[in-house]
Amino acid sequence: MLTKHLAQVLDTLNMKALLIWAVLLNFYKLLQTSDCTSTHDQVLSIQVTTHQQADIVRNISSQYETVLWSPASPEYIGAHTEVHLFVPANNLGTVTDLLQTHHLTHQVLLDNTEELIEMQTRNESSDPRSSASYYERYHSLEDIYYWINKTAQEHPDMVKVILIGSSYEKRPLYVLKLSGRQERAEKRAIWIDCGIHAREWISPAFCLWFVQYSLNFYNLNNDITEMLNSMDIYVLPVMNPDGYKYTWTTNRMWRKNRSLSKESNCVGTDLNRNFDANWGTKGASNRPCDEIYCGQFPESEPEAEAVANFLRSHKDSVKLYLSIHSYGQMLLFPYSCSNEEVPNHAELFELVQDAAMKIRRYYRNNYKYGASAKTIYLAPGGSDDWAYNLGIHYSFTFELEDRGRYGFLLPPSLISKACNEALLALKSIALRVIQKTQPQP
Ligand code: 9B3
Ligand code: ZN
Ligand code: ZN
Repeated sequence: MLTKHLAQVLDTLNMKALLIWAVLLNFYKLLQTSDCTSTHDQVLSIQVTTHQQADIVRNISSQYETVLWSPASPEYIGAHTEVHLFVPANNLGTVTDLLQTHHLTHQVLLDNTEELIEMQTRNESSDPRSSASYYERYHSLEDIYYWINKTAQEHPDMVKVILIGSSYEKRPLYVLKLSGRQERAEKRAIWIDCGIHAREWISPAFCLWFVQYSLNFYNLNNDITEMLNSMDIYVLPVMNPDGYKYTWTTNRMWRKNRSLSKESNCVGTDLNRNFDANWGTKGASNRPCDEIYCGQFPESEPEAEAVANFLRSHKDSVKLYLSIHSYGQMLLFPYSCSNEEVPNHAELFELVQDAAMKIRRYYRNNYKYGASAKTIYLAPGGSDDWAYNLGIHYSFTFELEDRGRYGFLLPPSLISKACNEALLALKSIALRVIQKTQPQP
């Protein structure tokens, strides 16, 4: 009896201690999340409304150790731009003070980037409680090479691996060629590349997703069956393996490839500025330290050259070109390198409009769509514009999710949503292109 009473007293004491502890913990968290005292790296969303403010934000992003998430380069910041800026903890005070001084409104978009990065890189395959499939996680470069090999071995009737070249650091560039089991003479083809930009992790994840979907649902889903019976599909899961590797080991925010420049200590060329489409004009940079550095000359980078060579030698069969990026939720088509409209602008517009409508209807998500130069920004040297000029007149760039919150740090749990909606858009466009490019008997 006495011992029972004692236990009760002890229990309430424990509860009190726990309560006090919880209050203290919350107070500490509150301190951490107010901008100036945060001990975390943050991503700020900054509302620019005037040209003067645009100048200030451009200066901040270039003078302080920060990483511009959106837009990709300071020169794209104009009046009326929402800027997403990654700011390391040690610079937060200075940066937010500057923003306040110049009456720039900002919100903290992310205060837990370390945590999100940890979530993205955690290997859950060993965790039996996790129900997430291989395709609902992000994978290291080594994992992806292993997966390419295994996928080809498990589906010898439908998959061939083609080595199209190697990266600056001599990593192989493998393309998976997917084919239906119906042999047809003069087969048309689709090209899909992922991972041009290293930090856009949802992009390689989409390529993997698409390949497994194609293999699992061939002869089960009508759309994918028709696609694979009429077209071969070339999939390049990681166009920028050196950069991708670097985002896993060293710097999660890296965008370019990893080539060394002769004239500077800065590393990397933007592969999506290195193609021969108004190369080096406004919207690209000739300074090696910039995020949108266009390289020494068109196709100076082995990754871009390999893709261009492959497409040149398959240009008669490839009818549809598709490049996967993130983030921003957009379905884009040429030109990006000029404000001019392409000859089949209306046709391409209808295709992306239709695809965006389907995403809205089935996934309640809004994708923007249109010609790149007018929808995102004027930028030369992109792969889609180059492919268009080569004669592939159905050429698109998809910018996949986030839905406005996570940017490049999209949690693994949101991979399936992002991929399914992009898959819907891809199927919608591909099926229409198959009809439009029917060989004449
Ligand atoms: C840029 C260009 Cl140059 C293009 N031709 N198509 C799309 C884009 C947008 C991507 C980029 O490279 O900046 C978005 Se990450
Ligand atoms: Zn990109
Ligand atoms: Zn992007």
